[in-house]
Amino acid sequence: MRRETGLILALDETDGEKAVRIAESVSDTVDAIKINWPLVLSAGPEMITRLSGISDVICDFKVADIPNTVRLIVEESVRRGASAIIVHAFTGEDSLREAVSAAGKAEIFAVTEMSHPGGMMFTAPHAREMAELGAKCGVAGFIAPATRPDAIRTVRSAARGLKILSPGVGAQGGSASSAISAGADYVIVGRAIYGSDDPKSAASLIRDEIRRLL
Ligand code: BMP
Repeated sequence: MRRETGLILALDETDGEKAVRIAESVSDTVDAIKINWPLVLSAGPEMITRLSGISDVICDFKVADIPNTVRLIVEESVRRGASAIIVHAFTGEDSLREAVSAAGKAEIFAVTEMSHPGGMMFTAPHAREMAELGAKCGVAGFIAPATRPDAIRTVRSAARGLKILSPGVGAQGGSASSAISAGADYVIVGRAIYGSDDPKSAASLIRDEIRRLL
């Protein structure tokens, strides 16, 4: 995945044609497009392939399953054009290793701590352990919350060379600058871009905010 702007669009728009138009309009402003269940369930898994012709696609399926099921989901995502897949780290060593092996040249990103308030209950207390485990299992990086920059620092100190992708900017209250300053390599932004009347300008503003820090 390239790192030119440090910005990833979370394309949770459920109108497939609108999603493609937004993707085309921001493709030179973002490094990748992350898609999640809302778009895949509304517009079909063909969307992975279609969007992969516009940008690198990260399949945010937050895979949390036994190794065999993890393998099947990761392989199918890659076959359809995903450059990266997001999995939960709490599933443990065997599932994480299976994800990395099934991904081949694609990247696996593991969630260490979720950005919403509920993320404090079970994920936050184990974020460091999960980052250490993920590094041992060969993941490319982690998903850590922009809503809690200290949590990004924790992951950064546990897994120095790996990438950190940070959601929670804008609609959830986090800021791109504080996430990048805390050690994130990329910020993931959804509603503040795709929900805007002018997604291209909204993305450009965040890109400029990141650029001032890089
Ligand atoms: P938004 O900027 O609209 O809040 O979207 C954030 C995106 O990042 C959503 O797709 C969400 O599923 C994802 N995400 C998150 O918000 N917090 C996490 O801890 C992990 C995520 O993948």
